[in-house]
Amino acid sequence: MGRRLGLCAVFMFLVMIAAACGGSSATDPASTPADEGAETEPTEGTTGEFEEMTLNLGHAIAADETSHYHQGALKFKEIVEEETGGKVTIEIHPNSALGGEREMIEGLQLGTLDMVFTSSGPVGNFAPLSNAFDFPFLFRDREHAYAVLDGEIGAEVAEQLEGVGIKLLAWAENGFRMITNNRRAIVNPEDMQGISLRTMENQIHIQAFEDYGGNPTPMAFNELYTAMQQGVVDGQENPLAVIIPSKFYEIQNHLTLSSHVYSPAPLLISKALYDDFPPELQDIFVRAAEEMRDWEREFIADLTEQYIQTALDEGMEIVSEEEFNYEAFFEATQGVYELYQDEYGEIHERIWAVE
Ligand code: EAX
Repeated sequence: MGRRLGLCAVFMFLVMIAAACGGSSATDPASTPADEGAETEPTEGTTGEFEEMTLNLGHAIAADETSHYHQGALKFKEIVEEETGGKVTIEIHPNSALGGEREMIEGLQLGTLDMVFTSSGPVGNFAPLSNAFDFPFLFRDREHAYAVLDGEIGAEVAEQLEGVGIKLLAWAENGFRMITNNRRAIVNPEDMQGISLRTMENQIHIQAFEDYGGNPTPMAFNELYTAMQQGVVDGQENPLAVIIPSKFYEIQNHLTLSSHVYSPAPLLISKALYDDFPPELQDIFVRAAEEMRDWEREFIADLTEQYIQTALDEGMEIVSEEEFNYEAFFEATQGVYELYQDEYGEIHERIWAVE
């Protein structure tokens, strides 16, 4: 891991040098010669009063045809490049190529990365209000989550992020998180006893899995596959849209359809970069992000049955939603709500009041 970290540090240093040499992105457009004669006319309705630029967008998941982040990023790229007549190019970097999610979000603040499509998990380290969304069994269903995220409460978290140099373009979806492990079927909280479970770098998740009796191990996503392969952790928890494209079925044999946390996936951009955009370009980016958000949510819904079938075909033993002891886990979750009552009690009351 030390070697990988060393290489990553070298890459990020080189990226910072490139950014410091000017240009409005980690990839300086001046160093990306436009194709000769590739006249790019902005689509009608835009004055095109912004420079040609290439923006780098990072995410943590494989560049797979069933990967929600990658297909969502491609959809966003398609819309922005069309709406700007090709004057803006989005370069997508999947598979944590630009670092872990927390590292990439830091890159937005440093100006070494332009955009990141991430889980909300690490976001609470930058905007604590975002942690309110990461509590177990908080949202009744996806429609309830959308109503909260796309409404005033989602906007309040976005405002807190702007205060630390991060512009949220839209709340897309990571999905309802499920538990996988190599030790046993997880039906009741007691089944978590002694299981070393990787969690995101998120204090709410760490506390919740301690309350369930597990041994939570926070870790960046890009370290997870190797950690499970080497037995450093017994299991992890993620939405099916992460578990299947990441091929976790190769090294995990138990899957519980727990839906214990709903994970939003914000599309974020460096606020300093966004603030430099003329209003019409800002509008293009927000509209493209919202269109992608709606498309990506449907993309996941349409693939859910296929994800489960793939898990079965690949030999995973599945505890169904009906077999999972929701009541017992919900009861065990009350501790984390009580522990954080002062910080998040009020916003949770508002979230539960949203129809
Ligand atoms: O954003 O770290 C995680 O488990 C996230 O859900 C994953 O990176 C997708």
